[in-house]
Amino acid sequence: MPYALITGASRGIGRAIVDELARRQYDLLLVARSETELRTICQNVSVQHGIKTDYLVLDLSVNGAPQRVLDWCKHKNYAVSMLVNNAGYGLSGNFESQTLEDNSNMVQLNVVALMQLCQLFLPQLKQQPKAYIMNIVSTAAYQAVPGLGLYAATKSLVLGLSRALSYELRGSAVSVTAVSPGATDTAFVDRAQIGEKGRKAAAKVNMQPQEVAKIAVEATLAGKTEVVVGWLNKLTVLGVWLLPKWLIEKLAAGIYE
Ligand code: NJP
Repeated sequence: MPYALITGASRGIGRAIVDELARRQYDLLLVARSETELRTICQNVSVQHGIKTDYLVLDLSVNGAPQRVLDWCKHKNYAVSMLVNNAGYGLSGNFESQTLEDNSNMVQLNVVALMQLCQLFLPQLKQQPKAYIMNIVSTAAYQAVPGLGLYAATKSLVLGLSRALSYELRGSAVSVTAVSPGATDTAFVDRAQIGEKGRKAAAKVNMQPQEVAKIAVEATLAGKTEVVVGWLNKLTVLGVWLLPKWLIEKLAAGIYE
């Protein structure tokens, strides 16, 4: 049975996607940096669901890391039929307030690693009778977000790439699904160092990672090209489309600056 490979599987949305796929009897390959968490998750889900699991401890923001994931799969003879690009994070504050290194690392993880994993795994995904790429994007992809600007821009790139790839791969065995959650109750706000105002705003509308994962997996298995998770997030994206950009950016700046 081919495997589903999930990046950022040690906690948050990725961890919840692990459960959704395990319930569906997918064998699983997990990638993240936290070894203890990955080992425990693998043991628990394989006992609970009778599936095969393995994990790779890896910092995906390091140059060449996606190639190491592919090499590991080849070495272990793991055929992958679902690639879940979930690992990612944000950095709040003005663009200039971040170090060059921090901004570059975020782009490396959110964009470069995701792009390389798609490209490196496509040949073997295409060999499967049916295969899936799920890219975790964000409602931030639909607008410029002052105070979270580079993060939002990384997600816009992933959204555009995912849609184009989905089109290019029509008629092949591989479907590509861009999943955009909004505020979700994970460690995201801590890693992004979002301020009090942003945290309060998120807490009011937070979805649980389990709800997000269920919608994400259902949309992916249904072969959908794009899904915005939850009615409130759908409404937000519609508002972004309808309202003038200056107003949307002013509102966002009020939350994140
Ligand atoms: O965040 P968190 P989420 N190399 O921090 C892993 C998007 N999103 O679940 O390495 C490899 O709980 C990290 O594992 P570890 C967001 O942009 C979220 O919310 O062990 N892995 C952990 O498993 C992201 O794309 C919200 O620390 C690395 C996972 O990534 C996705 O949802 C809103 C890594 C992060 O788990 C999942 O984020 C939205 C590295 N260098 C979009 N760095 C939201 N939560 O509000 C991190 O619009 N990971």
